[in-house]
Amino acid sequence: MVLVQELERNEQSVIDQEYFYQLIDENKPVVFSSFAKSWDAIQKWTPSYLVEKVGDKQVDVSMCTFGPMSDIFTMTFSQYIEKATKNEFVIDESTPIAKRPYLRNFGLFDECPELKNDIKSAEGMFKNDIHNLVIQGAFIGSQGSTTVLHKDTADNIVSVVSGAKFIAMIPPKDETKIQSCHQDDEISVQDIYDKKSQDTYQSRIENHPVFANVENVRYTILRAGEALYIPLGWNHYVSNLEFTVSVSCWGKKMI
Ligand SMILES: O=C(O)CCC(=O)C(=O)O
Repeated sequence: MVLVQELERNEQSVIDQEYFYQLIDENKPVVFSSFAKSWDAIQKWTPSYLVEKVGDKQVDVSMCTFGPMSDIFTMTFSQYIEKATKNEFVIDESTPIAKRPYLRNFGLFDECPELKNDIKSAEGMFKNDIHNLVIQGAFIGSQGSTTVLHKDTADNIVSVVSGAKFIAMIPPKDETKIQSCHQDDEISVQDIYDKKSQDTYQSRIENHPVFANVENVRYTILRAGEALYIPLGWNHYVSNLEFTVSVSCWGKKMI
């Protein structure tokens, strides 16, 4: 039976570099629960502030679905934010989770470089000698927007600015035991978050067919001001429990 555990948390507001290097060496995920609490972005990045900064630029919605390029469609940033905050995208039971409109890996700082002043980027956390390419992207999604189970080709620090994410992770050693995952393999937990169900996140994971043969799963609810270190090679599934804005920062090893 799968062992489901909450991810370990580190409460310190400043993450010691040597400690982080050790996590990288151990390939160990940890939630840094105060990492982004002092970011100005936490107070400033309301939907209307982001619209004021990025405005009516055309943006590609639903990048990185791990599906066909035809999943991508274009709309203005302001239209996207309006629909996402009001939960107005037409999604029903038949909409595969990967196809729910989601602004993934969005070049927020390319669109508006001054927004970088509102965060203390995770860029400086990475090891220059190992991570010689560091890139950042924003994820802005409505309640229910989801990124299907996948692994990155880099170490990653995901920081939540507003909202909350359910994240489930599988260690590299269990990767081959994942039951074939489909684009519509949802781990439904919204009702638990909304306190409309007595079930637990743990039981939903235990009973989900994708994890039937997996030995270990870690999970967390990542809230505003918190960050998660997702080590290279860990498969992860991410679902937004509210309208959520986050910044992912990848430290990649280029040969
Ligand atoms: O926030 C998300 O939806 C996905 C984040 C992710 O998968 C990543 O940063 O690699």
